[in-house]
Amino acid sequence: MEATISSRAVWVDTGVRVVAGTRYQLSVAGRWKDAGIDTDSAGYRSANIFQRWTERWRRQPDAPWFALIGAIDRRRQTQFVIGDGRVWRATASGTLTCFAHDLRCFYFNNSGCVVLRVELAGVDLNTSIGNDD
Ligand SMILES: [Ca+2]
Repeated sequence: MEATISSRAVWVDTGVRVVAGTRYQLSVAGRWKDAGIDTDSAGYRSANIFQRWTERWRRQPDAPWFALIGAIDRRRQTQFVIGDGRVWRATASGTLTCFAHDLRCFYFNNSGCVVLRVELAGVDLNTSIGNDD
């Protein structure tokens, strides 16, 4: 399944239902822009003093700016970094929701979209036990 994630949306509902404990391959294509900064969904490090000062108020403070972030049903405690793609095990069942990582009040200067592809990951007995993170 694929979903288009706009960088201007505080939340995007992908329409993809995920099931707790299931592993998914998340792949991302495309680029988006934070004001004049062009980046992919892995994101970028603070480019100036203002950004360094405000890092702690971002929605996922340990993630790069403009990293693609996922969550289940928009729940803060389920947030995780998708970045430019990864294998992820769903920690709950619900709808996969996403956003471009930014300060909540700074979505107005964002542009572009990326496309997220969600597929079932192959069963791997070594990594399906325990935490993939
Ligand atoms: Ca912005």
